[in-house]
Amino acid sequence: MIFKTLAGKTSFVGLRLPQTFLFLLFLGSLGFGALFFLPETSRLKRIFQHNSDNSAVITDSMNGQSAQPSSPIGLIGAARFDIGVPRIQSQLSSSNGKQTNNNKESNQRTVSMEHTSEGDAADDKVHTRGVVVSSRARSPVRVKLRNCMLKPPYGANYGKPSDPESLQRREKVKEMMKFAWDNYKRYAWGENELRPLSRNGNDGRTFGGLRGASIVDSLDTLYIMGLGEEYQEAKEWVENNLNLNVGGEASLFEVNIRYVGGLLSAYYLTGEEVFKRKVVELGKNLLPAFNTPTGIPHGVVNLAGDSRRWSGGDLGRSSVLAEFGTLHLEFVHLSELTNDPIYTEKVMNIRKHLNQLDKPRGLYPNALNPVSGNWEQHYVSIGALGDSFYEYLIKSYLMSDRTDEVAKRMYYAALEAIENNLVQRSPGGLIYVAEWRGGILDHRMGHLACFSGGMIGIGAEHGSPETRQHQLDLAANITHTCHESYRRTPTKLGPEVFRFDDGAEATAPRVNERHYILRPEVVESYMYMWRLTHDPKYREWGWEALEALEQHCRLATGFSGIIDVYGHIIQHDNLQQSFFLAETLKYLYLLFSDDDLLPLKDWVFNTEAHPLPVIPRNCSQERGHRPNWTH
Ligand code: DMJ
Repeated sequence: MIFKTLAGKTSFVGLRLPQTFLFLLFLGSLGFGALFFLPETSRLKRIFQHNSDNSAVITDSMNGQSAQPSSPIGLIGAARFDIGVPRIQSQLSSSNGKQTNNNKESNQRTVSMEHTSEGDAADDKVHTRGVVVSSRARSPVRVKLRNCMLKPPYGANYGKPSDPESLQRREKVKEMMKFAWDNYKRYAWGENELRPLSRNGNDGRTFGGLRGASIVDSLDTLYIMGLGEEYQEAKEWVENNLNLNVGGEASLFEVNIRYVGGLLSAYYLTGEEVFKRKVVELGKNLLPAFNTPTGIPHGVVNLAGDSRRWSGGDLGRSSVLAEFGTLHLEFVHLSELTNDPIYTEKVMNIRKHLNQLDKPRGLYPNALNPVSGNWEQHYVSIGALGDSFYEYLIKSYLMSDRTDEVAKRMYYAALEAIENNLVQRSPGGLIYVAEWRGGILDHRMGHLACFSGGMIGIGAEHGSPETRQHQLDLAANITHTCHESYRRTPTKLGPEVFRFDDGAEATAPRVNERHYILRPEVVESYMYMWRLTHDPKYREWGWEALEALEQHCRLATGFSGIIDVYGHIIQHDNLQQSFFLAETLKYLYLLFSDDDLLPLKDWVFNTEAHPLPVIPRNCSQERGHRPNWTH
């Protein structure tokens, strides 16, 4: 577990899987490899090529062309290429004060979205009404007339919902994001997270000396919300201050989902080269974690280029399923960006190993020995320690443009085993996913496990037609149960763990399981279920959660988790988690947006809600190095 000191107390604020996570080895070798900057390749140009059939909305500011006035296009800082999304400009920095966008919503936004660009092909910097939005006009990644990988993250209206109530609610989410960001900036700029009560920063050791977790985690949220000025601040911090030359020991999982995921996503959304440079350098530093006899990585990696075995905690030398099983999406994209298959090879090796292992009743235990390659115990959970492994199976299939048949098979087999062994109905009729301890059920469900409503939902339509409706119902039932865990508390926020034993029904009888740390999983499932069904109850449930967040978690100096969701006097845990900005607020924003904002057919969210593009099958074939999925 990760322990964090909270307002004078020591308390669990475990991330989803690091419930068992202790670092015992610190600050190893400080040596650091040379910075790794890949040369541009023609392959990379293809990544950002634009589909010719939408040529009316293409801007190539480097060539001095601009878009048709009626076509809202462009990207913050993406003058080098364009994939048909809004260019966001700071009103405050506007040199002539004019807004050319007649979109009503945009007029209320902190930033406006415009289609014009004043880029100069001769300049190294591209200016857009006074805002430097691009660093290299001569970048080889140029607007092309066909698209290989990227699809627009926005439709014509930037996901603006058609009904006024949802629009108003979406604006409220954006205001919350700005508030969270402004307070982080004011009191904890450059630190990993804001501690709103003590008005300072939280660094922790999870990231091995890397800083600015909230900044990297927020880049894409700021971007899609149109918070252009804040995005610029974040980008500039990454450019000037994100130091990857740190010698600490970091959680491979946490660095991967937050930093690698955040930077990849920012790169794909904006095209800013700085994000690619950083993520390529960081990805390389993670590779030593795989230096084990089996290739199953250690939980801890020394960012100076060395790897250490994690030998602490209850699991001894184990590697955790949700840690080594939550690398696939990011590592496949690292191979895409670098044209180096090593990243894909590393995660395919994990996949292969897991696929061939014997599994008790088809279930995947949470801990595996990276030396022997065998399971350490037979504890199974779709919450802490297991969760995102399952998520990454179905998402790997989707991200591969539905070509990764092995991931698909493994996902549906795992789901069947989960249904047969873990899914339960409470006496009161609530469907939940219990945990399994060597054959004995523990009738509890973690907040973390509530992501599974959304996961099962997105998987439903890709399984066999006979199971489709059943899986969709299961997804809806689990999401309903998670909503009940919120509804049955006076704060209307859900506990960290809720139980279905000794008379409990989606409630938390144990005092140490009653905290809520701004986690996203419940609103994450609302967002997916909304997209899949358009049942208005999901938007209502999301709004209930938002109101509860406002009422109980909003302080004058930022947002904070709370110690007891059943308490009548609210005690705060003094931490604005970076995943609140990356996930909770992003999922709420998407919930109140139209479906054309980051369409699920084109984008897959990593487990930290960072959108990664689906890699179209023809795109990879063209490059001729599509991974061989057939293990
Ligand atoms: C996030 O970092 C990710 O969602 C992770 O998969 C689990 N824990 C937190 C959110 O609760």
